[in-house]
Amino acid sequence: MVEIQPQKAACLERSETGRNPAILYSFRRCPFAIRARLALAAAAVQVELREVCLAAKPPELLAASAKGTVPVLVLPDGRVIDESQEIVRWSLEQAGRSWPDDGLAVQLIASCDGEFKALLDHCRYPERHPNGDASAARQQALTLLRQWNQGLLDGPETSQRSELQWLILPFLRQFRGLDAERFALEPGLEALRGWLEPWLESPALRAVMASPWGERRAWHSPSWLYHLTLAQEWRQAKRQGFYPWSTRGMTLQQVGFVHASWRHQVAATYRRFFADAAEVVLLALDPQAIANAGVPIRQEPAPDTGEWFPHLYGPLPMGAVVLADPYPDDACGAA
Ligand SMILES: N[C@@H](CCC(=O)N[C@@H](CS)C(=O)NCC(=O)O)C(=O)O
Repeated sequence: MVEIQPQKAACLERSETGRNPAILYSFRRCPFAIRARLALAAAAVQVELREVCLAAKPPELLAASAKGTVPVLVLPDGRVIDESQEIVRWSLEQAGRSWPDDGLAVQLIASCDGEFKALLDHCRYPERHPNGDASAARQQALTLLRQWNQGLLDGPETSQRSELQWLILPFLRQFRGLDAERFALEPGLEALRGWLEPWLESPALRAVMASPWGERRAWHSPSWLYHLTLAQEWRQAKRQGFYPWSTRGMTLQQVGFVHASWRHQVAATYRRFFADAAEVVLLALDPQAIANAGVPIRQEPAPDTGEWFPHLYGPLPMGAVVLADPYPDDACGAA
C-alpha cells in the first residue's frame, strides 16, 4: 500500500514529439481567448491547446497564473503571458506586425475591455447584479455601440484591419449572440454590423472555433483520478449531496474504500465492469480536493491481477468532482 500525496503539478511538460511547444490555456467561447487564438493562428505559432473547464480549472493553469483567467500562454522558455492583449501583442511581434494604434483603435480597445465588457457581463449574468437593471445595461451598451458605429463611419480605413477585428469583434459577437434578431434590427449600428457580419463568416474565425484551435472537450490534468459510475446513481448523489458507492453495485460501507483509476486504466475498467450498462458517467477527481476533505488516497494492487489502483479511504467528496462526462463519449476525450 502506498499513500498518495497530491503533487503540485508541473507547469510545462514535454510534448510527445520531444519538442516543447507553447501551451495555451483557453476556453472556446471566451472572447478574450478567441482574440488570443486569432492572433496566435495568424502568426502561425504552434501551441498545445488546453481547453479549460472554468468550473474545474486544472492545477497546471493555476500554477502558471494564479489569477485563474484564460487565456494564458506558457512559452517554451517558461515565460507566462496571462493577459489577452499581451498575447496579441506578442503574436504580432512574432509576425512582424504592429499593434493597431490609430486614434479610433485605441479608443475602441479601451472602451471594449472597460465599459463595454462590464455592460456585456451585466446583460449575460443579470443574477450577479441583484440591484442592477439588465435592460438598462443593454441600452447603455447600445449607446456605446452607436458611438463605435459613428467612429467607424468617421474613422480611417485602418480600423478595418484584422488586428483590430481580433481585439474587438469577439466581444461584439458575444453581445450579438444574446439576441441576434434584435441586434439585427437595432438602428444606428449599420456600419458596425457591416464590419461584424463578414467576419462572423470568415475562415479565420471558423478556424479558431474548430479543433485544434477551439476544442469542445476539456483538457484533463494528468494529476486527476477517475471513477466510473452509473448515470442514475450520479444523479441521485447530486440530489442528496452524498455518494455512497464504492463501485458498481457495492457501497463504500461494504467494501471499505472507493475504487478509482488513473486515466490510462479507465477504458479497461469500463470494459470489465460497465460495458453492459446503458448510461455511464466518468467522474474526474481532483486529488488535492480529496486530501483537503480528509480522505486518504492509497495505491493498492487489485487482488486478481496485481495491477495498482488508487483507492479512496472515505466517501468520495462531492466537491472533488471536477468533471462528470458521459462515458464512453468523444466529448470527454476518454475511450
Ligand atoms: N483581462 C483578462 C481577462 C480574461 C477573463 O476574464 N477571462 C474569463 C473567461 S472569458 C475568465 O477566465 N474568467 C475566470 C472564471 O470564469 O473563473 C484578459 O484579457 O486575458
